[in-house]
Amino acid sequence: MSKHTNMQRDVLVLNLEEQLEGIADEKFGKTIKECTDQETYYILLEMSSRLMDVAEVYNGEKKVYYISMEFLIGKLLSNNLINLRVYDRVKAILEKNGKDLSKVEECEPEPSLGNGGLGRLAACFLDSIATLGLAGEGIGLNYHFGLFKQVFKDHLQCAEKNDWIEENSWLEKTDTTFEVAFGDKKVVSRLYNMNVVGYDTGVNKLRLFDIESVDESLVKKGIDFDKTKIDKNLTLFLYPDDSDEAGNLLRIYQEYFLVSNAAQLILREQKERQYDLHELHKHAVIQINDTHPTMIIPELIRILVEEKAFNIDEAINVVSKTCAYTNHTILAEALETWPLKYLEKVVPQLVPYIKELDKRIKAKYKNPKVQIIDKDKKVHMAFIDIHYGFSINGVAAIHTDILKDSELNDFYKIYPEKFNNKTNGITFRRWLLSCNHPLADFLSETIGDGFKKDANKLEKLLEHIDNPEVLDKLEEIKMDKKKELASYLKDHENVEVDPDSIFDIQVKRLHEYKRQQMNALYIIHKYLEIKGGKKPVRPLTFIFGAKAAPAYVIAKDIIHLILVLQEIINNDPDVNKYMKVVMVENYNVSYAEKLIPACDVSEQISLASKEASGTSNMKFMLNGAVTLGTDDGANVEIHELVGDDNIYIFGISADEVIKHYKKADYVSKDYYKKSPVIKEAVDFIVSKECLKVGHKENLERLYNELLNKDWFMTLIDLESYIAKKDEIFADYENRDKWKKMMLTNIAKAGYFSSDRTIAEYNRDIWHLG
Ligand code: 26V
Repeated sequence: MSKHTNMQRDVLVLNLEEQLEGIADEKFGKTIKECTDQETYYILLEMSSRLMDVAEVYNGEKKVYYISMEFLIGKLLSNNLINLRVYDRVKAILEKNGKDLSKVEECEPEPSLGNGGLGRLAACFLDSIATLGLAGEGIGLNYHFGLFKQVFKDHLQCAEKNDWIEENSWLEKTDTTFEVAFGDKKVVSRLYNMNVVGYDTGVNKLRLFDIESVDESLVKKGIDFDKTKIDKNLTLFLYPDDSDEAGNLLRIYQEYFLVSNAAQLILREQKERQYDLHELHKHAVIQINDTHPTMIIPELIRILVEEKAFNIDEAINVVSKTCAYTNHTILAEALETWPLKYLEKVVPQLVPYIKELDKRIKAKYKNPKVQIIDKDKKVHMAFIDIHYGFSINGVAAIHTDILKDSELNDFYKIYPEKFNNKTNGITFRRWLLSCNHPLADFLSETIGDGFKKDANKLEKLLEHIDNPEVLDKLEEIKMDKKKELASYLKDHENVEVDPDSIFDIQVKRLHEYKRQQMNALYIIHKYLEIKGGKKPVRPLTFIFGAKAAPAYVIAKDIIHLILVLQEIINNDPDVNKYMKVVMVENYNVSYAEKLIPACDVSEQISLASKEASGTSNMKFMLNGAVTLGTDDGANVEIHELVGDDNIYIFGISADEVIKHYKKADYVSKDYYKKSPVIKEAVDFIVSKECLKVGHKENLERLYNELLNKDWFMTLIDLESYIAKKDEIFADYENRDKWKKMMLTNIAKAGYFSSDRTIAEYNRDIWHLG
């Protein structure tokens, strides 16, 4: 930070209370005491902007552009106050004036700019890039309704628009507009900025593009709208339904809109700084977050050739040295392949370049599995990234190994030097300091606050593993968080849960590979055991949070089953003393911040090999939960760090899963027939009890899916899951052992700081000064 800006900040911070009163007076003609919580929120918004305006702006010789379809940033007030290092003072000033900062935080709408792990990762990365003092920005879209809002009606998920943008917000409208030309139309974009403030450091920007001509009134009922009116609908929703052709085309329009704006922004900046575009790679590195922004590669090549007088070889060469790709999934349906004819309609200007890139590969490699355009004229977007980018990374060790050894093995053989691993991380500012103040404060008292800047220092906690006072305090903090959550669930879900029960939580997007259905089958098993007279030693609370893609039928059926179980179990007087089920409505970042600190058992039960990394596993661990999981994604690394004694692992291995897929020899019915326990649980889905509460169509479809397909092998792992889950619940009664497991998990979580991940990206890929 320069001396000048430092002084300006000091003046603001020294007179914080006066400043706040001044803003209250200017804006509302009131004192803080007289302001409502909502008005106080706007005052803090203004105060934060003033502090960010005098913070250092990073301007290195080289900059990273993190391009992503999603940035799941969450509410910003609390995090920005923490990162600006004024949280405690603001809290005290508000308290003096009879205000509760946590109530003020509730006034902020949560931005709806992301969907799941990939989007949340992008947000954690922006925080760490700024915190490490690196020059970098995020580039994304400003969706008006973003990801849908989930409401439950009649035990079914319904989707509504998520209207989150307010006049007065963290979004800053700029004067920057660009023209974006599609094959059949042109639109004008407008840039909005959001400040990204690092922890005790400077400020970067998140760039969000929108269109001026957007028309919110296009959305009449739920989330339905006319998908063909591109100039009006382009930035309405994130991941609009792509089950038909118009939906697919809209996705391509959105993706090109993103990359065209990104390319114009990046090249404008190069010009302003008078850099030679032949040296683009020395001043810019573009991290492509999954395949959605892949068109940035042909788009940059096109501009360099058509507008900057490059020859095609030069253009390909410099763009290839500038672009790096992160793969976030091995699921085939998520690896985008666009029919060439769709691209011809939406972005005809890119097609000759994509064909040229493909021609060069066809001339060099005969293997059909590495071709960009396949025999059915489909364009494999990931393959453009791999051939014409300089780095390909997976997001956890096992995931990168699977990419190298199986999924992308043909590419690994060609480009071994391009492949690298970057195990995901999470920002501890949001996932510890902000969501769990009592734990963060207690850690500071016990091991000093060095861990706030160097997460590895959390290991110091291990020195206290035999200290009963420390162990008891951890238990007490957990209990307080469980009480807070219980009260929130009473108010918001109308379910009463016992803070003395074990809180077992699974929160993540609903997908069959994540196997929420396996958790539901355990719940059925327990319910039947209790009905049969076998009571658990301690009550159990099973909590779920998940949205299903509106077009993903089986995922919605799984939500239906969980809601039906919730209704049956919570209302059964024989059982509800011993167990409760809660599926929270509209799970989002703000909900995660309440659930994670209150968790005892963290459910990470994907079919091994399918969860690229997972990041909630890291958040839960950091907050003192114990993982019940498969050896998949980052669970493998958690397992290595905490050792066998501090994690509960079950299920078949990734290697075994891959073998089953290769041989196509998994028959779920065999497992159903062999095991009375499995049969009983699966049959319950279509039992009289369930059919009385739920819908026959949904329940039967799910039952048939499990019996006849079960693509993600729920039944293979169900018995070992039941056994492990019973074991972890029994071990919870050994309080000494449990508290030590909590402590060990917290102490070992430092590795999963996104500061470590970003330092590795910078060391191996970005090379920023
Ligand atoms: C794909 C698609 C395709 C169909 C339409 C909607 C849609 C939305 C997103 C995606 C990409 C999915 C990739 C993804 O989110 N992967 C997750 O990335 C996390 C961060 O690396 C990782 O922790 C999770 O394990 C991984 O599932």
